[in-house]
Amino acid sequence: MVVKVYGPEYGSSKRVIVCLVEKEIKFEVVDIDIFKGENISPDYLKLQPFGLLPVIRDGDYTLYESRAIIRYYAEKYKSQGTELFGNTMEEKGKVEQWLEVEAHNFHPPIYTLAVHTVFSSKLGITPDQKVIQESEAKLGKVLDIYEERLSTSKYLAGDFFSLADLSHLPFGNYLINGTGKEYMIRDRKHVSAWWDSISNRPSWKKVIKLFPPPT
Ligand SMILES: N[C@@H](CCC(=O)N[C@@H](CS)C(=O)NCC(=O)O)C(=O)O
Repeated sequence: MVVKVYGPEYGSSKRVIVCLVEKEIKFEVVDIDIFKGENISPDYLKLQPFGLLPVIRDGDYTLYESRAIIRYYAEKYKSQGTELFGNTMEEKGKVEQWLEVEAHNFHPPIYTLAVHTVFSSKLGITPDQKVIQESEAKLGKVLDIYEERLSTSKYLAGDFFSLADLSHLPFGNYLINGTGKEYMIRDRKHVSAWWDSISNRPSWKKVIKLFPPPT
């Protein structure tokens, strides 16, 4: 069965696609243009009632929320491709912890920064410098904690690449390649080495080659 991923050009969908590539799962994509309102068409809302991307269809099975989808495939295909949850319950606990950190600490400020920089003209909004400064300050505090963590382990959950690292790729890429704030990564030695290590994986290189993000 080939997994269908809706909206491959958007960051949250790339979180899913890079996971499918790591797990060696075949997929195809369905283009959805949010700037034409295709995410709020009646047919799309039947799949994702909140009108957000991504959603996947796997045969008759439909799933939305990108982090739920990556957890689902990492578990379902545990013995195929890269092991993304670690090998013990304790490692899995750490992966879950850092996945939550990504969703609740890292993502909100980088999402706001991306909206006011990378996507402002497409969204037709005037970048708000106060919002940009506040988001940068919040993200900086988060990255200081990452710097500390990554001074004692190669990846976030331990010395193994996991879903926790993978989940940072799409919006980390906006930070490095679109917001003009690459220094937020580069000024932090351990975060910078971590970013190079995860973003140079063949899986992520493949995803951005197939579906180049806006810069
Ligand atoms: N928590 C959701 C968030 C998804 C999300 O925000 N997707 C963006 C694209 S990256 C979107 O669909 N935006 C359309 C909109 O906000 O109308 C997930 O991870 O799947």
